[in-house]
Amino acid sequence: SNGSSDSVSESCIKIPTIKFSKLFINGQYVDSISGKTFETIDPRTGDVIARIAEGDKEDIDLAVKAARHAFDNGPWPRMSGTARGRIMMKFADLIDQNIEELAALDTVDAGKLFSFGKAFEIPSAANSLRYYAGAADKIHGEVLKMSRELQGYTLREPIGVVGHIIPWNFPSPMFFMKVSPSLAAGCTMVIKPAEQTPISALFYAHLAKLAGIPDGVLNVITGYGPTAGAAIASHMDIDKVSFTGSTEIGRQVMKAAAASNLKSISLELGGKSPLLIFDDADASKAADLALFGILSNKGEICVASSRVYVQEGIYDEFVKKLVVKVKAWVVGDPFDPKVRQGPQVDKKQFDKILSYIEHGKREGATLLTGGKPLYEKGYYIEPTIFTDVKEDMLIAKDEIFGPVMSLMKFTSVDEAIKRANDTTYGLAAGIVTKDLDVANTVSRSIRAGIIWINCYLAFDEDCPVGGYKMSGFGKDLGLDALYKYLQVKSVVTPIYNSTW
Ligand code: TXE
Repeated sequence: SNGSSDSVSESCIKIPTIKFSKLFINGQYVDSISGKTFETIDPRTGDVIARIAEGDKEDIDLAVKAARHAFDNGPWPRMSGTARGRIMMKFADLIDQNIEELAALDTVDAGKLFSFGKAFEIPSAANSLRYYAGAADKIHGEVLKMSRELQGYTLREPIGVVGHIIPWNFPSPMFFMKVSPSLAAGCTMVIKPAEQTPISALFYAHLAKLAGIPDGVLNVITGYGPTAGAAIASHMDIDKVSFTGSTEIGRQVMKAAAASNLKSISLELGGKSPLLIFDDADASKAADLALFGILSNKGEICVASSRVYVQEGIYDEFVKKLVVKVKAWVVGDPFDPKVRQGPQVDKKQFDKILSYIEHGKREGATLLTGGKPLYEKGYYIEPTIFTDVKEDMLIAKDEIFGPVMSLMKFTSVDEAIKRANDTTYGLAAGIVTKDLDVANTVSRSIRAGIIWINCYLAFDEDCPVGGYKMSGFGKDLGLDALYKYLQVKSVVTPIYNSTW
C-alpha cells in the first residue's frame, strides 16, 4: 500500500515552539480587543498546536488606521526605491537564517512536506522579496508626446493601503506573493492569513520589524473570514484588496468592494485545470507529470491537474504506468523524507474530499486506485484516481482540492481543446507532446492563465500566474504583480506656442 506504517512516527516529530501568537499592529504584538483566541491544529493528529489571537472588525480598524498613517505620513512610500529594496533584502536574509523553523511551522500547521518547505517554499519566499527589491528602484512612468500642444508624463504611484486575504495551502509563498510586490511598490498593508494556518505569518511580522520595515507598514491580523476577512473587503479606508481563495468568497469580496468604496481588487480563485497527454508522449514521463500535478501538496493547489485527458493510442500504456507509480507514492508524516504526501489541512477539507469521492462512485465513475482515508489519526487520504469520468459528473466539474484525479480519453486535437475549455475555470493547463505544432496550437487555444508544456507546476518569481474566466483576475508573481499595487497618474503641461 502507501508506505509508512504509522501516520506520525516518533522519530519524525519536531514541533517548534510557537513564539508569536498575537496580532501584529503598528509594530507591536497585541491581544485582540475582544481578548478572544482560536485554536490552530496539527492535521497530522488533529491536536491543538496553539491558541492564536482572534482579530475581528475592531482590530482590522486599528490595523488600517496604522497602515493609513504609515502611508499618508510615514517614510515607506517616500523613501527611495533603493532604500526600500535594501530593507527587503535584509528581510529576505532573515528568512534564510530561519528556514528550518519556518518550514517546520508550515508543516505542523498545514501538513506540508518539511523537505519541500526547506528546499523550495521558504527559500522561494525569500527570493520573492529579492526579486521585487530589485524592481523597487525601477518603478517609472512614460514620457508622452500628445497630439495637441501638450506634453506630459506618467507616474506610477503606490495604490495605498492594501488588504491581503491569504489561503492556507501555501502559507509562506502566498504571503510573499502578495507582500513582496506591494512592499516594493511603497504600499502599506493589513494581512489576514487563513485561520487554518496563522503561525508563520506572525513570525514573518517579527522578521519584517527586525529588517527595519517601519511600524504600521506591515500589519498581520489573524482571525476568521466572515469577521476579520469581511471587515477588510468592506473597509472604507482600504484602497485595494488582493484575495486568494474560493470562487464563492471571491464573489463576496467583489460585492463588498462594490458596496463600500469601490476599492480595486484582484482575485485568484479556484481551478479545474486540464492536463492533455498526446499519443506521441513518453507514457512514463506523462504519468509522472500527471501524478505530480494532482498529488503535490496533497492536491491542495489551485492549479492542480485535476482533469487528465489522454489520447486513445497511449491510454492503456499510460494507465499501466500510472498504477505502478501511484503505488510507490508514500503517504504519511510530512516530516519523514520518504513521504510524498501529508495530511489534508483540516477536517473540513478532509470531509469535503471524501464526499466528492463518494459522489464520484455514485455517479458511475470507476475507482482505479485509492478512495479511502488512511491511518487512525490525522487527515490522510489515499491518492485517488477515477476512470470512466464524464464531463457532466460533479467530480469533473468542481474543484475538489485534494488528491483526486479524473482520467478521460480523447481522440483528436480539436476534441481535446474543446473538452479542456469546457469549464467555468481558467487557471492553468498542461500539454505533454513532442509535436511542436500540437503544443503551439493547443497552448494558444486554451483559455487559461498559464500553460505548461512538458512540465507542470513550474513556477518562477518572474512568471505571472492568475486566472482567466471564473478563476479570477489580476496576476501574482512577475512584474505584472507589481503593477497591481501601482496606479498611473498623468501630468500634463503646455509646450511652446501653446494656446494655453
Ligand atoms: O476557502 P475560503 P476555504 C478553494 C478550495 C477549497 C475551498 C474552500 O476548493 O476546498 O476553496 O476553502 C478568507 N470575506 N480554495 O473555505 O473561505 C478566509 O479566512 C473575506 C482555493 O478555506 O475562500 C481565508 O483567509 N474573506 C484556493 C481566505 O478567505 C473571507 C485556496 C480563503 O478562504 C471570507 C483556498 C469573507 N466572507 C481555497 N470568508 C486557491 N485559489 O488556491 C473567508 N475568507
